[in-house]
Amino acid sequence: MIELWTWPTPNGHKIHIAMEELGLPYKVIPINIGNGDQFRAEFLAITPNHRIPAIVDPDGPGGKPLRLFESAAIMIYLSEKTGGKLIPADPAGRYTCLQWMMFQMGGTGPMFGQYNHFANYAVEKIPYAIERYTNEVKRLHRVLDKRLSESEYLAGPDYSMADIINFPWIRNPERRNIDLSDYPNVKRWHDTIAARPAVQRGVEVLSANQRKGQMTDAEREVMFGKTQFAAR
Ligand SMILES: N[C@@H](CCC(=O)N[C@@H](CS)C(=O)NCC(=O)O)C(=O)O
Repeated sequence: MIELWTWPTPNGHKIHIAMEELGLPYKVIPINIGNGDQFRAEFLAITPNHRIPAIVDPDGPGGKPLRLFESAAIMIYLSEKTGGKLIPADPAGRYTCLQWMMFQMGGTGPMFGQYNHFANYAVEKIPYAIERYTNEVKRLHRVLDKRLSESEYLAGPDYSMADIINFPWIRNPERRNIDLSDYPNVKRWHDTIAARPAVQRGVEVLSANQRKGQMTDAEREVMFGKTQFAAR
């Protein structure tokens, strides 16, 4: 069975949802990124980047174990393992799907992450940084809204990995001070996806562990202090 090393964050939820949609059995191994589990030797052996999600498939290509990190790579692998599910088969559809997956990996993920850092986590409030990432969060919502004004789903007429990878970063818009009614096509898309039973199961994975309230000083040290940046 595939081991999924994960935590209930947007990047973790991408893979929880993909597993549920594909109907693949998986074993959850919690990596509490607030208390430093990501720096444990067994996790570093899977990903030197010490970020969730990561998988170990004991039955990888050629029947050999495969370790994989970076959520988009994991999702492409899971699609191919299940005969190409959730990535269009026609070449143009496939590249369009990969394009919107890359857009997530290079756009909404890191940019929304920086917004979160400067607006919500940083002790020192830097107006320039907050304004820059606020503008970028809004711009990326506009890009998605434009695409979804011309297409039912991101890759085309069918739901795909492109939707699954972007969805966890669009849900809970209040965390980014976003009102989805300002982006009606994104809202329509979000509401359709949120209603899918596999998505509802996916976002429940480890949800009891979600942090409630402010980050503690100990968590802050792990995420943004010496522990995070120690050479390994
Ligand atoms: N590009 C990576 C990003 C993964 C990522 O940033 N994961 C975060 C949680 S959402 C993490 O593990 N953070 C741990 C840390 O910052 O120490 C992916 O898509 O898999």
